[in-house]
Amino acid sequence: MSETFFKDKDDFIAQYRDSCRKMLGKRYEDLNERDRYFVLASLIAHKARDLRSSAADLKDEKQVYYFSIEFLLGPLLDNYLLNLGIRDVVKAGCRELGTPLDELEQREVDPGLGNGGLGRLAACFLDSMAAVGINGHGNGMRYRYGLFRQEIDHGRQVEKMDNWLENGFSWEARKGESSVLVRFGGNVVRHEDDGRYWFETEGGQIVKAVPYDVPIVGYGGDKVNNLRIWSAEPASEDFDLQAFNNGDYAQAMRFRADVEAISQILYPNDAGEHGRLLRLKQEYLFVSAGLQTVLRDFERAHGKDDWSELPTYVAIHTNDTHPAMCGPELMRILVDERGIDFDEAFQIASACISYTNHTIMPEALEKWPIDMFRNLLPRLYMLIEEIDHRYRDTFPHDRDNWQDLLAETAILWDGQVRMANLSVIFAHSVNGVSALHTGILEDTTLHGFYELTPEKFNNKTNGISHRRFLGNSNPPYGKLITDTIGDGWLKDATQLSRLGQYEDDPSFQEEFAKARQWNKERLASYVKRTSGVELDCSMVFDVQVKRFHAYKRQLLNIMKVMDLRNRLLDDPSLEVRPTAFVFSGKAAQSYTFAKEVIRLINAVADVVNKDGRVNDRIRVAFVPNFAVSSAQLIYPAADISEQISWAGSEASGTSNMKLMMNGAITLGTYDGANVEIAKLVGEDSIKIFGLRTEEVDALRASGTWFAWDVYNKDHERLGRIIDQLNDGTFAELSGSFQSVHDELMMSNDHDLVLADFYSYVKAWEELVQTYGDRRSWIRASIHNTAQSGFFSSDRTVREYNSEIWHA
Ligand code: NBX
Repeated sequence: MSETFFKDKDDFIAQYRDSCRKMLGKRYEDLNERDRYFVLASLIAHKARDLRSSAADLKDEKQVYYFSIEFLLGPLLDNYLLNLGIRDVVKAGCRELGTPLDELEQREVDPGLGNGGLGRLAACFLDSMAAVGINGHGNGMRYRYGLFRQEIDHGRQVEKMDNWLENGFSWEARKGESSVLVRFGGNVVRHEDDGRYWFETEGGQIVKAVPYDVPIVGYGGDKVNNLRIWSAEPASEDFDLQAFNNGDYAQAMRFRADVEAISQILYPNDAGEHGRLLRLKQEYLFVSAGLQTVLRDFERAHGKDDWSELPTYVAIHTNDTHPAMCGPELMRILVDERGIDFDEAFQIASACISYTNHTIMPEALEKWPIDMFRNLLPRLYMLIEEIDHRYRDTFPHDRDNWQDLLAETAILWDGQVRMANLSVIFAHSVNGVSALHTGILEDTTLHGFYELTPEKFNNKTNGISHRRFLGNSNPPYGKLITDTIGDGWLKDATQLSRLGQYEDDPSFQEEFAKARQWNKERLASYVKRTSGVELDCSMVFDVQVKRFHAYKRQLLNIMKVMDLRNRLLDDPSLEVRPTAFVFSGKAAQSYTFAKEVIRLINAVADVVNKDGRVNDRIRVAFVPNFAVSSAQLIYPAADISEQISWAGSEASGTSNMKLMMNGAITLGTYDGANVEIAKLVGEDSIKIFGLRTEEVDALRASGTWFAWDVYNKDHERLGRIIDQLNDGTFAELSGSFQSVHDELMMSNDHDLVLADFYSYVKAWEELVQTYGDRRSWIRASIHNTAQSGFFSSDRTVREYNSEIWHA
């Protein structure tokens, strides 16, 4: 592939220089680093786009459209270079020109188009679909501002605007000519002619959805797919012309701003967006615009006559419930605009649509008030009502428990549109994201549906792009692996299992240790620069990096640190393996508890790091502004991967996979995909602790869980930590932690932090004890990498394809 683009290093240099002149009218030497990055990225993006337009005519092949309200892409340059096979040539050329590639890459801005796991999974799937040869395209939103940028001020999270587009986004191309119109509001009018009737919506607000395309190059460069993200603009014919003509420019501009607001910001995943009109508009915008394009492409390839063929050529995957309107919107287009019969349209829609659930938290299941929904999308609401009506009519009333089942599964209930139910009813396939999670969906969250249509349900355990999270993120280890087993693992992650032979190989072990050390130093300098904390690279690096949420229990982790500190102060001779605890992650703006836990971690860090009595054995760092780019520095440096959510709460987790792939040992509960990691690596290479799902359920059901009992039983240790939350011990930085204290004691510790505390601390101690036996630790690390091939998202998308999409 590489020669197609650049014959050799000199050819690359010549083309790069040429691009500098053509794009910015300057010589390479006269550009600053940011512009040098910009030109390089644009040059590579241009090549990728060329590949796409020269791609073979795919008219006879089925296309998969992955609808997701988030795609958390992360930095792209290195990924393109690796996938196009030109990383070495470009690296050599950049070095010779003066600014090394890795310095240019530091100029790249993370496109913050996602919150966390769900959005990053979508991005991994894009990479993998292109890599394994599936025609799989993303369809999502182009937010003008990404998720907020997190700064830390006196320990507190402060949110700043993420102006990620400030200097342009080299990888996208605006496709103005492919814009489509999307209508909000208006009145539904019934037309009748010759005994036939149909509906049309008139009036309302018409918005122009403008697509921006990002080419997605598969590894090897053979397949280039497309990510299409939508931006809202005023439709010219609907611009407030009257105000404009009357000279009321403020009014005319307000109209413009109202429309643009739709794609202005990404909502945080705090479950607080339900009921927010703007969010519903976002959901409809990318669903309607995306489907209009899908159908237009289908018509171009297959004509307008045989809509029953749609499922043969089109698979529509809905990533969680945000695109749940795909079902009714597809019906609206088929019924109102293409004249298809209602029942047939439903058959066609459900044969195309599949759905993935990512959460079992009942409070996170999307619901919209009927009134709001009906006002914003009157025709869609009519269709939903009709579907719901027919669902009730044809419900199997002969079942004993039919009333309960219907109450559980109907779309409309209690004045609300239940989006998960809408998603399931329209989908021919429903999946969870780990074996445990799918089981919980079947037994609990979606149990009613499982009773009615068990054949729809299946599991697809998540995966991650091993090229990005090992190949790009961990250069020394990636090179060691390639030098040892060849580079076939980049294409086929199962080849990582060949490392099994080297687990005990002293020279491989030594090289692994060197790579780990290099990664630790790289991280330590980043941590120093961003948080001011000095990490000692001879310490164990114990890492918990992910969104902040009560169920993920960062609180449990920091309480372990508080406990260690207490014990070290009581007994300075206590043997503790020196450990650096690294935290990173954002809390949704309005999630007060999660933000308080961040403040607590920073307060503990402040006290511990400057206390000479303990800081040779414990250090704490909070790395601000967790993003894909910083994650890629953190994962490769971790010795311990903290995956400590209460069992049954984390649908899958994916940082657990990224960390194990880089050779970190998991310290975790039997939750999400940890269960599958444990099965693969075996009990010598993972540390499991805490209550199991059934035990959590039983404890909650028994009504015998009382946080005060634990407190009263153990004043000395656990009680002391709880007291320290509000006795001033950690108050110097920004005050005490009454609300965290109250969450544990007054709300009876909903997340069972106290219930798992002892088994957690014990497991941690046993685990770090074994760190002393370097050889066996490193063996376990290599073993983790060797077993991680299963968690490549290449495997995951292949499963989706063979069992759901059939592309
Ligand atoms: O999806 C996450 C789960 O919590 C993880 O366990 C799982 O590994 C990952 C991928 O399957 N869910 C998630 O990230 N949810 C969101 O980001 C989210 C975004 C918007 C929203 C609700 C949730 N309204």
